[in-house]
Amino acid sequence: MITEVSQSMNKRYSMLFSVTAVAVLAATLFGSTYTNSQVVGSTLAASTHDNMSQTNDIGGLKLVMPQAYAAVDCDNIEPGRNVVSFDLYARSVDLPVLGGKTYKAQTFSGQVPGPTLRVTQGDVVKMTLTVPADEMTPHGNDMHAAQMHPGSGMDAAQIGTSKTYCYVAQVPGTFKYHCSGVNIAAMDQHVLSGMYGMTIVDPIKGYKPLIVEKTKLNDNGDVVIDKQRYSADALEFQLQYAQLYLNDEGGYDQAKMFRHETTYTVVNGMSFGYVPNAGHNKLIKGDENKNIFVVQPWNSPDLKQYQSQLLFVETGQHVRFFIENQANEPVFWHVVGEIIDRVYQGSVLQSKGTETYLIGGSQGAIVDMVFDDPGAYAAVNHDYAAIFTGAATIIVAGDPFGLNEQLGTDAKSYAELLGNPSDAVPPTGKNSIAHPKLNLHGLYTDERADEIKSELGL
Ligand SMILES: [Cu+2]
Repeated sequence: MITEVSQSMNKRYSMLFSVTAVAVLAATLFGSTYTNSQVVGSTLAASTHDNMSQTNDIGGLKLVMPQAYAAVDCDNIEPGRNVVSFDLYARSVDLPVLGGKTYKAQTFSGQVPGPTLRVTQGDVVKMTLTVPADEMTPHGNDMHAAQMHPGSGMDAAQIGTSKTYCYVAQVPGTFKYHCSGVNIAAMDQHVLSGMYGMTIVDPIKGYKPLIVEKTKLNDNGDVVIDKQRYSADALEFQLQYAQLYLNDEGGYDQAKMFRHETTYTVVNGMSFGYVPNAGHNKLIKGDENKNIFVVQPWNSPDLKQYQSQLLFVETGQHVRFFIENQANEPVFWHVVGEIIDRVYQGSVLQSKGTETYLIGGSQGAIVDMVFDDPGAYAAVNHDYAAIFTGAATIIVAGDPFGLNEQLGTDAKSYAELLGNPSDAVPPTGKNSIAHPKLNLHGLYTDERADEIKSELGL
């Protein structure tokens, strides 16, 4: 069946696709173990790939998955459960990449990443994916927060149809959702072209206060531990990491993916998305052409929603980053000039006082930090290839450029004046501090940008 789908898809859409890729993905992403009795039915066909030959010799793999405990019947939801509807549509469209070109993006709802879903642990998510009649290919949605049976969730919605499924968000944390291709076929292409997003499942009891241990001198002049306690309420951002593997025409290049040859690294869909723009140059240097950062690829106001923005926080403020590695390369998450105060996954503490936190493919983390001193800090994937292809995000804490004195103001951060990017702000949760002001920035189609603008009243 998969082979048939792939053939019809090749006719519809000149994409690179190989049965090998399906087999590799099926075997690795789903981590299936197999027994003789499970090796039946729809094989994943012959492959020339050496590491697949043994599997093919025994007839290929069939996925045999258990009934997922979190799946629920949409028509029989327990009364008392809060139900959150999450409506997405598929849209293939050309979107900008670094250097003024475009690439052949595949998106959820005309944006990369897709809309962020935020729910509380125990909520029911009712997900509907619509594939409009003018789409080139079917699409699916595998929500990692769901623990779904493929038959109940991930079968593709065909062109011109919708598909709905329901599940209880049982486990707190950040979770990827992603297109599952055409019943797994071409999943790599769809995801790596932009069909991914994040679900944030807030713990039912909320987040924990942040304790940071510093030192001070006591009355006797001895150096002692100084415990600083910050409320659980935090200013929040989301950062989603992915790669683009592109050919010269801006299409997906699967051969490059296999070789891990990244064309661009993207943070929330854009290489170097959160770096200064011409407006910041003008404000800080008095000249829009005087760069305050080494690369300023998205700095012109003509770029509308693609114009770069910065992330603004106060000094001494509890800041929470929801991070998800959406693609193929590890993320060595690091902030130049700071130490990560705490890392959670779900409601489980993973690390404290660490310089870098490793986030593997399809893995998330909730990072808590306090920026003690005014300054411009760079959050990077501390892999040089990733930094140089786009994994740099500038966070400006407090008033490092002395603008308050210049302007005769008393702002705690530039967020009060310039706002924070709307796509970096998840819907408000139980422990969210509201951003003082929002601006528009992201890899949106024009129509999606207009929608978001009107939702935000911008
Ligand atoms: Cu898709």
